[in-house]
Amino acid sequence: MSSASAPVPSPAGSHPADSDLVRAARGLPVGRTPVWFMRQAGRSLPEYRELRAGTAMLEACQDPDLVTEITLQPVRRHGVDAAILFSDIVLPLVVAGIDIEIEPGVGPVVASPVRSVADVDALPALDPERLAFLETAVRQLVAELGATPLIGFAGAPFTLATYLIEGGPSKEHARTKAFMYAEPEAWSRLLDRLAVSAATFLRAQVDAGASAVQLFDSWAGVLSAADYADRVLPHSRAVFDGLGERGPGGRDVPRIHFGVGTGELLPLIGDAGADVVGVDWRVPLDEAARRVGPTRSLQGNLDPAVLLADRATVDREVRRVVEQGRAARGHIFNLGHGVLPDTDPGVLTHVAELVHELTTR
Ligand code: 1CP
Repeated sequence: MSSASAPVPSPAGSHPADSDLVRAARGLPVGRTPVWFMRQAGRSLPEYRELRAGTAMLEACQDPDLVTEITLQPVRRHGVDAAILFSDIVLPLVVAGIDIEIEPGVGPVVASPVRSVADVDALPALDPERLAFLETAVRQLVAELGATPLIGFAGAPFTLATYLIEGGPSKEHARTKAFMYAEPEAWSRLLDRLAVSAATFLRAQVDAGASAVQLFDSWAGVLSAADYADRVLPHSRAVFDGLGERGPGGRDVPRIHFGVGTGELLPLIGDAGADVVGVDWRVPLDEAARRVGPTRSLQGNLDPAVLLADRATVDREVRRVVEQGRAARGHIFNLGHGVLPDTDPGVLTHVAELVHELTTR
């Protein structure tokens, strides 16, 4: 395995459970503000493009050695405080046998979109026995990462439903919402099933050693607070509940919950069972802290587009996010959404260094 090529830089603390990322997520004092970047793997790195050449995305996600190496690349390069597993939110559906391709430059495309009650009832369930590749990848990663925590993740039921119903990426998610209103019972069954498979996927990662989990409800911001509360939140909560009891002997890892455009939903997103609420760039972190309350930490929220601007702007915006983040119970520095593909990787390294420099206690 090529992961022997360079050591992973080691952060403060000797065990991932005592890392700054986990401590900030729990609202405990930290040595310095932890930082990682959503979509830090597999976007802007030339070493990623080289390694992925000739392998389809969903094939790469099921190859433990490739997953290990791609996950480690940004940790080595940027000195970030966490790794995020190289995978995709549609992978549990693919492993369950649903015909989905990830088309380069487009995203997930579903061969037979879910359009009827019968389509919902015909969806296959995810057999945990088929996740051996994932457990191998996570175990290898935990061994390589030492004190650096690995974040496992899954797609939230609503965001996965948008892909299944629309058949691929979409802006308005109009068919999804129409199905939600027209077929409330089938909608609830669909989201129940997606919650079960997301929980299975997260359990496999935590049981193999992941130190935190993030539930991506990327597109939940298209919903009103009332619809989110009634028709979506209970299913997201079921994913977190599916991790089982907290406390010693349980899967006691911090839970991060993120969506884009969720300013109006921030208090509810926390209510689904998160320790950390991810915030996009639209709401300043001090205001987000007010909306979320003192019992949860925040993650975010530098506008990823800022990284394409000049260095003085980048530095000014990083300082602003760090300052506003001080209002939160705990702060994990991140972008407000994923790294844009055109981002200069050198800027990401600089941001990680600057956050550390500004916040070292
Ligand atoms: O750091 C990382 O890149 C980790 C791996 C990762 C993660 C966390 C990938 C690899 N995908 C994801 C999550 C993901 N996938 C989300 C939630 C995060 C977010 O909002 O950005 C979503 C919505 C998807 C779905 C998806 N998969 C899209 C978006 C399409 C849309 O609706 O706009 C795309 C483009 C993909 C493909 C994909 N996933 C990951 C990579 C590296 C790629 C590109 C595939 C390629 O290189 O061919």
